[in-house]
Amino acid sequence: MTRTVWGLGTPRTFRPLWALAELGLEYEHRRILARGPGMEDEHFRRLSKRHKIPFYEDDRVKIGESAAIVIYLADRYGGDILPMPAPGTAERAILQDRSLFIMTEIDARIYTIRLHHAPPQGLSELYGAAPAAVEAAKTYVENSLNEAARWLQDGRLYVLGEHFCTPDILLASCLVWAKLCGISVPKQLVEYLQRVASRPAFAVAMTCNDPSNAKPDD
Ligand SMILES: N[C@@H](CCC(=O)N[C@@H](CS)C(=O)NCC(=O)O)C(=O)O
Repeated sequence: MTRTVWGLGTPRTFRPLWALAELGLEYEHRRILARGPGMEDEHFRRLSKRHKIPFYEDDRVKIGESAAIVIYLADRYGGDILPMPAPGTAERAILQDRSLFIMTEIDARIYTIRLHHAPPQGLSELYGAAPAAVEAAKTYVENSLNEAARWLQDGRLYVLGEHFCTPDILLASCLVWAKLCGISVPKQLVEYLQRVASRPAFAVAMTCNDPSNAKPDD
């Protein structure tokens, strides 16, 4: 069975690459950059009507949301490595609560900064400069990070407890991104990020996601 991941060089493309590295699954990596020539590839355009990376394809699915890809991979292959609580359990409800919070209250708000910040951090030349929106989004993300820090207040190692799970991939990728955007990250989350980033699969995925390691496909 062939698995293919499209996308390179963004916090969102990092997520499926990290999940695949944790699970030790083989895949073909189509190294296309956001807004790069690879996005115009005919096959990719047919697959992704949203015209966004990442995109993932296997024998069952063709899906694009980074969190959905990570959760699908864990549901299908997670086992003891990325364990998934069963639907309908309190544990699954909490996993979804944390995941959706990270994606809507942290990830999407950091993207507001990305869209409206001046270059080189941002894309204001494409989406319009909006300094007030950038500042408001920074404050918003900082408040959301305080909420994420509260999840760890009981001394747990990971978002859901003592085991690394899918929300850790989502949160840690946001923390890396937040730091790049100059957002202040609470001490508890800085320590958490150090712990999670010491996982071998984190380093593997960072290398695979880094456009400077190999020429992008186009
Ligand atoms: N919510 C989506 C966001 C995907 C997304 O916006 N990807 C950006 C790169 S980070 C992209 O493909 N941008 C190309 C464009 O908008 O033209 C996810 O988490 O996968």
